[in-house]
Amino acid sequence: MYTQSFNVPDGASASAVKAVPASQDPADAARQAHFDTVIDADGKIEPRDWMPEAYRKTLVRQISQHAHSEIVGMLPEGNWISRAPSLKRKAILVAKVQDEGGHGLYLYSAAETLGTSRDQMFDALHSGRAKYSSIFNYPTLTWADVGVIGWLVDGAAIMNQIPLCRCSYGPYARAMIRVCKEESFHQRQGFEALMTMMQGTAEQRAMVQDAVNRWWWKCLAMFGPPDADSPNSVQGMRWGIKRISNDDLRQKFIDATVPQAEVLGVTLPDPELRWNEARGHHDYGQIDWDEFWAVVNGDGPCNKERLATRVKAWNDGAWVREAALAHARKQQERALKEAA
Ligand code: FAQ
Repeated sequence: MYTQSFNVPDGASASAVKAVPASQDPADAARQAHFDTVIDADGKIEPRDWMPEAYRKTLVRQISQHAHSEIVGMLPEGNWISRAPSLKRKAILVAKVQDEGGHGLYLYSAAETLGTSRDQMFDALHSGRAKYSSIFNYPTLTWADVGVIGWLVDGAAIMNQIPLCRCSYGPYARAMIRVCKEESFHQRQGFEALMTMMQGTAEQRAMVQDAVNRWWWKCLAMFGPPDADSPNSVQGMRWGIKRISNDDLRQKFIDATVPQAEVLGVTLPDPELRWNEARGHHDYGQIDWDEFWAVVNGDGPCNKERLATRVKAWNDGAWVREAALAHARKQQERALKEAA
């Protein structure tokens, strides 16, 4: 349903913004020139390579936000593990939620290669300074929400993440390859769960439609603000971190999802949604950006609950971290004694 191919074409303007501004520090000129050459040739920057501080900072910002999104993203669906309607659905959901935790771990590891510690990243999350995806601040009210998260939220995540497999920073790009493969399973299981419900009772069909109505617009906002209001896009694209703009990805997602909704038999809640022959794309209505920014700035329906749950999990896990450290110390002492 979603391509696993990584050769998604860049937007027409992408190559035009490849040039990287020269460093202000003359001592860095040669290293900057080498960095620019690698970026312009679509090569990879690795942790040992010199990189401009702004490039490092941008990557830590994006990768850590992404990691936080994965682990906070475990919570809305985790809420349904104990109430899954069958053993099969429960096993699938447990696997999916564990995958999201794994994605968080690959991403924290990738960010650590840039010199920021995991403790620093967790501190930013727990103190409310760090961002994570707006989408995880909404409640999962019924079982259909779990299917819709797989179909639409994971679907949107794949659309955004496939181009990241070609990101210029090696560890991030490599992490994304495995993440995308797993997200593809997540998307398919969501669609299949919804399809089963749509073939069930009128009540089940209504439950699916209600969940689609509640999640559709929030999923469109996931791609970030319109290009004109996206302060990080131009530089991110120059550096080969971002390959396709927020608006272009949003459009690709809508175009891919409309036929899937038809197969499923649900209506997407947008009276302005229609095929535009001249553009070769679907037109769509206005996204509520005031709501988006309120949620991003901490004022969504579940922001406080999500953060409190993460902080509690961190505090409750203190004894595990202490035990692991004590065990590592003992092993080290034993190894030193044996070597003496
Ligand atoms: N929510 O200038 P831009 C998933 C912020 S993973 C909150 O356009 P950029 C898997 C943005 O950070 C979902 N904040 O920024 C899963 C920036 O703030 P800053 C997460 C948002 O970086 C499925 C400001 O607005 N995916 O779903 C959002 O160029 C199911 C201005 O924006 C990733 O993180 C938002 N939706 O583009 C898990 C992918 N959008 O930092 C469990 C990697 C924007 O300047 C269950 N990230 N902001 O203070 C990216 O591709 C990019 O960072 C974007 C934003 C596209 C998210």
